[in-house]
Amino acid sequence: MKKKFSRPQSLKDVSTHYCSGCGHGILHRLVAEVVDELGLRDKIIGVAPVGCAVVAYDYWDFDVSEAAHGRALAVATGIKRCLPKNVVFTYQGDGDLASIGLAETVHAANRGENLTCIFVNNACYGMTGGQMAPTTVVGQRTATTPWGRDPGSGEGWPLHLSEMLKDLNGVTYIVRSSVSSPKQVVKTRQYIKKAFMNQISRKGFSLVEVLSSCPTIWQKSALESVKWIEEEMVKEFPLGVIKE
Ligand SMILES: Cc1ncc(C[n+]2csc(CCOP(=O)(O)OP(=O)(O)O)c2C)c(N)n1
Ligand code: SF4
Repeated sequence: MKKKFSRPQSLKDVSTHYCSGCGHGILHRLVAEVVDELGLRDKIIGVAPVGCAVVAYDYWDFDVSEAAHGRALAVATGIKRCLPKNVVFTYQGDGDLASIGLAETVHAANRGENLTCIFVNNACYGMTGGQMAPTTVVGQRTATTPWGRDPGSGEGWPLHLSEMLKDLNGVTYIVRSSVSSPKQVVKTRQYIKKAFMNQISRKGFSLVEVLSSCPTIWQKSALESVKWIEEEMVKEFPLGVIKE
């Protein structure tokens, strides 16, 4: 019988350290599937974040570099400019991409670097114990907003990074999706594929934002977490194509 479902070649046969129900594992697989499908395994170079996905290089079976917190797009810029024939992508959390590395993100996008960026928005700083992130939604409880994020108390409003970047001339493609249902997972895979293909056609900067679950920090079950994405998070961060 023909085998229809198997582990992507680009994903090592190891268990990950992610909590059960965490979106990082699903996204790692999607990236690996697309790399296999496009035959990029020998020419792709990933840049891993500082955050829960810091050891993504232990899971993907292709070249992956590491960057200091927030600097992935600066490192990726250097790699891509030295090795323009390679396909280079960053994989970054919201703390990494939208807070600590905001300057690197804005300027790489504004320069129109021919890169692909995968932005994992789980509305918190997962790795360091669940502090408020720029993307934490109003009313959301975190370690540093124990009564819920309150813009009136100096905590500010959720930052819409994708919408902020869309008006930059250097930006080719921005989409927001989620991993909260099989349908959304399939869409996310298509978006990642398109973002890689844009780079292959030298179209410039592409970013795929993915609303991703963090059951541990959200103190919810895996099922409650996907429900929370669909019922609450998407109100703040609507899904769909933002720039094409
Ligand atoms: C310059 C710097 N500041 C802070 C830290 C500590 N730090 C490590 S991971 C992390 C949070 C990561 O959150 P996020 O990027 O959203 O990824 P997640 O863990 O949620 O996937 C922080 C603050 C650091 N390593 N370097
Ligand atoms: S803390 Fe959150 S983001 Fe980190 S591995 Fe656990 S569920 Fe995933």
